Order: sequence, then structure tokens, then C-alpha cells
Amino acid sequence: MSKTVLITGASSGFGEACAIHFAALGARVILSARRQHRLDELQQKLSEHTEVHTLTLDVRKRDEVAAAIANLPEEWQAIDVLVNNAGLALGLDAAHNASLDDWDDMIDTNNKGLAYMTRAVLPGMVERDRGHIINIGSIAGSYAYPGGNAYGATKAFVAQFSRNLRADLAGKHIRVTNIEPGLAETEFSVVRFHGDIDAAQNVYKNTLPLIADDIARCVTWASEQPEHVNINNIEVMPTCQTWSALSVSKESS
Ligand code: NDP
Ligand code: 8X3
Repeated sequence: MSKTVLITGASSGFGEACAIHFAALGARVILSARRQHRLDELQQKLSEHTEVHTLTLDVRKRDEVAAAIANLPEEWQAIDVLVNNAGLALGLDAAHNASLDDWDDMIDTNNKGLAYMTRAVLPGMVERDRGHIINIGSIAGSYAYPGGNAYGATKAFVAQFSRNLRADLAGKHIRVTNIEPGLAETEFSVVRFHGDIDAAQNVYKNTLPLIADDIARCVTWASEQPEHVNINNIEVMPTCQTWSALSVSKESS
């Protein structure tokens, strides 16, 4: 694969695994996240296989995002694949108790950050009439669960934003895919529970969850389809996870 791939949230979890998988396919990769030391470590590891560039960036910062993309070295400007993966869940409290700071952070990262990255990279793709935007949504964008409130809503945004991008790109050779994972063990729950390792480990205890490699395979598979094939979305859960009945609250008689 001779593509240039920019991955946000490459310092951990799905993003890191996507970088490893794309590098193994021979793609040139731009690794982006806030934690520079993690990007440096990954760059060192992947540089044996391919060309790697790092971009330390907070996707919530609109001007920084625009400047970072505009100022990429010339040889890194032609991005073929943007993996909009940076994101997080914060908290699992019911809406009436949830932290507004957490809600702000999720909306700023999962929605505004994803939109800023897309808006910065897409004009180049349109100019070249070539490209693929792969967004990382979630099953939480389709199925409600207690405590999912703002997080699930941010992922519903990702689903509809992905579809609307395709509508705007009618007639162009630019693909848009939304990958919607279920339960997956990464640093996701440590972040969700604000660093409480026990609470995070408890989420996966006695389960066989998805791992980051599973999602990276979905991402690279979507990318490797022939150019005329657009995978609209992939919803993927571990076999240990499924739906359950809707809740009905009964009044006491
Ligand atoms: P991780 O916590 O392991 O990775 C999250 C990544 O996002 C990190 O690299 C982090 O980097 C980056 N990130 C977070 N905030 C910002 C920011 N403001 N600017 C730039 N980068 C940021 O979790 P996952 O790999 O599991 O999550 C990746 C995506 O997958 C998220 O969008 C998540 O919502 C989604 N997802 C996760 C599921 C799961 O169960 N794990 C299931 C479904 C979807 P850094 O902190 O260095 O900036
Ligand atoms: C992560 C999956 O079920 O924890 O997006 O919301 S879930």
C-alpha cells in the first residue's frame, strides 16, 4: 500500500493498532495525539518498516488543528486516509448527576475535534479527488444504555456526520466509513473512570472483549477495498456482548 495515512489518537488503543497495521501494509503514517512521548516511542518502533511523521495535537483546538494540517511538510501534505479515532468517554453517571465538564470534553473531542480534523484535511482530498475518511463511532451511537447519555449522543453525531459527508461528496472519489465498535479493552475505561484502574478492569472482568487489533483489521480492510467500494459502516461487537430487553418500570400497586 503506497498511501499516506493520518491517524488521530495514535498514542494508545485503536489508533496505535491502526498505525501498526497500516505500517505493516507499507503505508506512510502520520501519528497524532497529545502525548508526544508515546508518539515518539511508536515512531521509533514503526520507522523500521515505513516512513513516520508525528503531529502532537489536541483535536479540540480549532486553530491548532488548522495550522498543524496547513503546516505539514510538503511530502506529508497529500493525505490519502484520515482515521478520525481520537475520542473518549467520561463518566457513567445518569444525566441528572453527570458532570457538565465531562460532557463538554466529550463533545469538544468526539464531535468538534473530529469535525475540525475533517474540515482541515478534506479540501486537499477534494482537490486531488482521492481520499478516505474513516471515523471511529461506537455502538453507543445506536443503542442507548444507562449512563451513556452524552457519550452515546456524540457517537450518533459521528454516524450522521459520516453519512452527510458522503452526501456532500457525491460524484467525487472520496470514501467515508464509520466503524462502530462495542466493548473493547483499551485505555478507554481508565479514561472513562478518571484513572480508577479497578473500576476499569471490572468492566472487562470475566469477558472476552474486542482488542485494538480487531478494530485495526476492520479499518485496514475498509481501506483496502477497491476504490469504487465504499464501506458505509461496520458495527462490531465481541461475542460476549449482545442486546437485552427494553426496560419497563412497573408502578407498585
Ligand atoms: P484509548 O483511551 O486507548 O485511546 C484514545 C486516544 O484518543 C488516545 O490516543 C488519546 O491520546 C486520544 N485523544 C483523546 N483526547 C484527545 C484530544 N483532545 N486530542 C487528541 N487526541 C486525543 O481509547 P480507544 O482506543 O478505545 O478509543 C479510540 C476511539 O474508539 C474513541 O473515539 C472511542 O470513543 C472509540 N471507541 C472505543 C471503544 C472501546 O470500548 N474501547 C468502543 C467504541 C468506540 P492522548 O491522550 O495522547 O491525546
Ligand atoms: C464504547 C462502547 O459500550 O462502552 O464506545 O459505550 S460502550
